[in-house]
Amino acid sequence: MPVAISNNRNRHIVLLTSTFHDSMEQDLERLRTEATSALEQVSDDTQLEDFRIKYLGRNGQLSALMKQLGSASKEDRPRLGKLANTTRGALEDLFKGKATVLAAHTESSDTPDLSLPGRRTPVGKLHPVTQIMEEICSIFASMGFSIAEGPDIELDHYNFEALNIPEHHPARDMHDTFYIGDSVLLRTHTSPMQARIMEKQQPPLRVIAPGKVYRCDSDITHTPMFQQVEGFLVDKNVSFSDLKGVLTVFLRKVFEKELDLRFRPSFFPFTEPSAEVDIACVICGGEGCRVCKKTGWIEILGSGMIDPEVFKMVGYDPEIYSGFAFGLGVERIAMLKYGIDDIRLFYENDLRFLSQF
Ligand code: 2NM
Repeated sequence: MPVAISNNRNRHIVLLTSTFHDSMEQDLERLRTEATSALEQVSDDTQLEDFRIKYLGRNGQLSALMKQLGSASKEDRPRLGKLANTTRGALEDLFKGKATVLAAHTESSDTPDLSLPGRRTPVGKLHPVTQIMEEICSIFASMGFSIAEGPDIELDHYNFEALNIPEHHPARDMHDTFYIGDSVLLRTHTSPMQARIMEKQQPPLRVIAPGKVYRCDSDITHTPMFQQVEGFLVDKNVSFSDLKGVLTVFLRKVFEKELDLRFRPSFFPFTEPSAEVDIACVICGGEGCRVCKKTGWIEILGSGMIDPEVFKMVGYDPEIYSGFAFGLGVERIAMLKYGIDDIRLFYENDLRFLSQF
């Protein structure tokens, strides 16, 4: 009894042989078997929808078979109708079951996979200049210096006047000052803090003043803001050899090397005598290179014995007290320690640069 129903481009060709109800029963049975195994192959929503259209849709295979019910005999029709309905019911149940399975599968891909490695949270670091700043402060702290921070916005009086730099003094030109008002400015060095301390406290004193300072200047060795540590020590019988001792210990610690030092006579309005301190070049070890301009020496800080005029201005008796002071640029030390040749790199905020430290 060869009976074939094929859904060929939605035209349903029915080959009829034998009795009608015989073939319809078999066709329903075959459809059920075929659809059941077709559903097993379905693995996503698109395939499921194709399945629904092909078997359960308005123009699908089951509907095509049901349309033939009209041609069945009166006696066969109720039974065949019932059979067609159970077949539809069974296929719809299977379809819904598959839909549920697929939905559960999609949901499970939304829930976290606990076996996956975690996402890393980028960890911040201290800025290289801050790292060196902290190192410098802790070295001086280990030598008994206390740390004092003052305002970035200063009075002309503390930035210049109290440090023996009166109005019209040529040294004012060197400072490239940013003025905010007539007597208010961005400090050009951190020593105003030391003038403030000496005004209020009596010797003996050992203090460093770390912080940001501002000068209207910009090139590969200057930025309009840079960081300084200035320090001073005042007591009875302080001599230049104390200055040499403290600076030697400090520089050897910060560069982690038994460096040679060279003191060159210099001038600062607030110290007399004054000296610029050089270290044997940390790049070439004194052989001569581009960094030390073939001299074997690198200028690293300024220093001197505090000028009696400064003591008089803060009310100390220069006959009783003496002291030394020094000032250094933190970026300069960081550049030499890390071999960086352009100070502007520190303030461009390029993480490829900053994350190396
Ligand atoms: C320098 C060089 C020499 C200095 C002087 C003082 C103060 F306030 F005590 F007089 N503080 N810092 C000083 C001395 C700073 O920087 C290159």
